[in-house]
Amino acid sequence: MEQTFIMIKPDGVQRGLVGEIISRFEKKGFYLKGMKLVNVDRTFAERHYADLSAKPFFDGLVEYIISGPVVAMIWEGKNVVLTGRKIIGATNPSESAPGTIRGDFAVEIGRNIIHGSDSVESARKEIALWFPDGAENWGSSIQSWIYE
Ligand code: FUP
Repeated sequence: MEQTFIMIKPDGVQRGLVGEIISRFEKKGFYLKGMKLVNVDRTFAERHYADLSAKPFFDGLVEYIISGPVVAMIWEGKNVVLTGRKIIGATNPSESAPGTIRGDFAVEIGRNIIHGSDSVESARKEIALWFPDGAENWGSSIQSWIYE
């Protein structure tokens, strides 16, 4: 089954949005496969955002991500990568539709509260980076009520 990497950024944690965000993914029917609260250092944040290292906002982005704890999660389900991006909304909160996480809770692109993998391939890489030891295999019993 497809997996994606979702991270609640430091502002999402500090603003008390962890429960709300988890709730939206849970209610959709996705399966929380792994989760941890973690403070990442500069080197790790730079690895996570390596593809953006040439961008003018890169240094500010790294500072933001290391400014407090983040909630790192693996979510699993059919089409979870693309559907997760829809639940999150457009990168710039001024363009994210109401009803999306960023559309409902964020204002600025540099404080957009949540990250979600943009493809199955980047999900695979990000899960390997953030969860090098894998995740608990606890098995949600609700699965048989979500899928036909
Ligand atoms: P996304 O896939 O939605 O996280 O968007 P990107 O990978 O393009 O950008 C990663 C993060 O960089 C965004 F979440 C916010 C930040 N960013 C800026 O701060 N300024 C920009 O102009 C673009 C992105």
